[in-house]
Amino acid sequence: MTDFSTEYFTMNEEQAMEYAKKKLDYFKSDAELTCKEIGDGNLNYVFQIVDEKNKNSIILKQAGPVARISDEFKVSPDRNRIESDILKIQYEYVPEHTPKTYRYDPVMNCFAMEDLSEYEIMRSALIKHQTFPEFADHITTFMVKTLLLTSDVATNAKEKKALVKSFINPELCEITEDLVYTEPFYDCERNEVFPATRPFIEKEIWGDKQLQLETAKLKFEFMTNAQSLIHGDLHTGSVFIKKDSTKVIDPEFAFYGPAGYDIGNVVANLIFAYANGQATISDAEERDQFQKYITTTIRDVIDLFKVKFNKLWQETDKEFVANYEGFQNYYLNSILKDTAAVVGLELTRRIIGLAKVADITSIKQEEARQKAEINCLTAAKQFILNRETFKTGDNFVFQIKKALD
Ligand code: SR1
Ligand code: MG
Repeated sequence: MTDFSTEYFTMNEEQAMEYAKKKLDYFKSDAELTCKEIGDGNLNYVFQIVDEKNKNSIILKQAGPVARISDEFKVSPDRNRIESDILKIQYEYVPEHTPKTYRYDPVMNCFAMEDLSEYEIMRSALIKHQTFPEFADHITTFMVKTLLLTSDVATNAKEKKALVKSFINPELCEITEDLVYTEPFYDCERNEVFPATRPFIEKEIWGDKQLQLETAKLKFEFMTNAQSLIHGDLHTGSVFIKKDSTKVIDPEFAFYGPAGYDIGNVVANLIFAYANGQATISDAEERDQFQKYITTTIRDVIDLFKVKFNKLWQETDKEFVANYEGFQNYYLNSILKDTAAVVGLELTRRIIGLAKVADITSIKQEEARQKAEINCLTAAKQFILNRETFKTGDNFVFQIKKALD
């Protein structure tokens, strides 16, 4: 009999099943349980527990004491509390795009949530060149509500400060500060550079002093601008999708940071899908169709975000000075500027840094991968250096086509 109430340890499949029986008031007494560890992320353990008899299932997510990707990253299991808390807030604002959670356990650092196994991870689906026409609509609803309603514009100032405190997430933020904002922009030992792309990186990224300066400014903004309760890692691997439904998962990097961080991550990861399509779809018509889907989606993510943001702004009871003429425009433009910068940062770090994306690494042919990487880095520089000029979906798409086509 395992004791789950006194001391934390990381569970194996057997123990996760026993935990589900004892601690989760979820399965019937005659349940016949099976369990599989299905986590493929960089950090946590994800157990899928199925009652084969009554055809019922649940997910148990446990935080380990170190990251799975490398034990160099010591990350407090308290991130599990942060993840479970933000999922509850997101569920309150956008239940249609957030998984339902059931129980958070501060001893075992785990929580249970609805099993979404009829969905697919969006990155895997995009690598198979599947398309999801409703994604832009769904993700903009998710982002506008979670980002605007958690900001000082819409939250009482004292309540917001208490929330900022409870979502202080120093270790996970440090990972982002290092892996996104610092290491990719110099010849850091921890980077993993594809050899064929190295000469380009040495000259155009590590050799560009202006680019480095801009990333320093952006890093300090990321560390100090407690604008909204952001997801903090909103790439296509954090999205569960099927044709008519989208659910956002894995917000363990959540904290109060710049709203544009989430939007920029979505757009950059769609650009990786574009680069993958370009490198791997041999049939010209099929390739054009997929590329068109991606550019339309990127355009819609930006333009629908703006439309929905402006609508919600009008409907929301706001902080007094936020009503001054011109403030709404100023605020939205600053989010778009941050979005463009983060597009550039995410494109760069996934190519140069430690944490790669399969859209790029699955490109088998050396020359095609080198081309995809150089094209993404070329776009990335423009997004960072000229971030103030990206104000519409068309502005983003124009730059993508210029660098990638
Ligand atoms: C050590 S964690 C590496 C990366 O995986 C996560 O998904 C985040 O993107 C992080 O930067
Ligand atoms: Mg994740």
